[in-house]
Amino acid sequence: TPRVFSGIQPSGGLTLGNYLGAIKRFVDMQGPEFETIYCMVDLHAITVWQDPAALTRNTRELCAGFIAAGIDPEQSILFNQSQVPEHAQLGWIFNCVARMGWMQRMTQWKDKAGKNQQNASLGLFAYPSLMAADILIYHATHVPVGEDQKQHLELTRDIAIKFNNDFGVDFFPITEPVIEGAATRVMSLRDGTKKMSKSDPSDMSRINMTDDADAIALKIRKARTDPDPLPDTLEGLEDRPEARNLVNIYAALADISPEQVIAEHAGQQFGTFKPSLADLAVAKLSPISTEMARLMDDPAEIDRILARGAARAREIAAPILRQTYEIAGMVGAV
Ligand code: AQP
Repeated sequence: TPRVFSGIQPSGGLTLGNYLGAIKRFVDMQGPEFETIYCMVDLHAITVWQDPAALTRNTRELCAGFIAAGIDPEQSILFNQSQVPEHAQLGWIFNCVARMGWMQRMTQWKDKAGKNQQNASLGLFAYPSLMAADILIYHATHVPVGEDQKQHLELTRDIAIKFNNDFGVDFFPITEPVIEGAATRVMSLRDGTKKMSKSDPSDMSRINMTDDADAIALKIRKARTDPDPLPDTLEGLEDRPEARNLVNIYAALADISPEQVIAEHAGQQFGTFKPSLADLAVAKLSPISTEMARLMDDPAEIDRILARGAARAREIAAPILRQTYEIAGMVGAV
């Protein structure tokens, strides 16, 4: 069976962007067709400063979010990255395969390091190399992610190809990014040109998975839009990023296409469409947040689930690391 891997950083609360662009799609891929491995990437999170107590809480809350959204920890492997040391070990090998120039071209590096690159952590620079290790330590072939991760996945392919070429082997697979659906890029509710993000200073820019019904309704009501009604075709949304974003969110939440949303709501003013969207969002999200809160009442159980997941993950990762070391000529690898 082909193997799916994906991860999310426990660097803050989950947003609607993480849910629609990632977790909901992880749930959809769970089933007999794939072996699914999902990871809370705490080693990635610390590439920018994380308060230790917050990191602990965010990791548990993220795990609760996965389970509440429908990931079954018996069927999928669910764990936090630091507990499977093979990720960091393969990451080091990949640091020696990848080139500085490749990393320098990454737009996420440029965005997150900002003007003062000299002051960014070395880990932030090497982030995509560790991400390649996350995926390839399982020989995963399918990686569901949001649009923003496309460039990192191309780099993962480049690393696999260079490793295979350098050592004259056909060892690491070439991974396929799975970037599908209406919500691969959920935008900020305040600015239709910016990604919805957990680190945006404005809480009104995003819907958090822990927001209550009133907060969700308020944020949707206040979401920036233009004054025109919804058009009767999707083309009519071309230069209207905020309107397009709300249509996409509606489509992803309702599991229908953006075309269908337009067909059902053509000609509506936002004064009418927004309350429908808010009702839909509350109906889909509140069962998840209620279940998250219930799971968070028993952190010891969450920790047990993560520990079991890490043990299962290591069973796959350890032999692949050993073979990698053997290919590289490390004494003691076999
Ligand atoms: N707005 C989004 N739309 C669609 N998908 C998104 N993802 C994140 N934001 C959106 C997808 O969620 C997965 C996990 O992301 P992450 O938490 O590891 O990193 P990120 O992309 O950096 O998330 P944030 O919310 O933007 O965090 P900060 O603000 O800390 O940078 C990925 O598959 C991502 O594509």
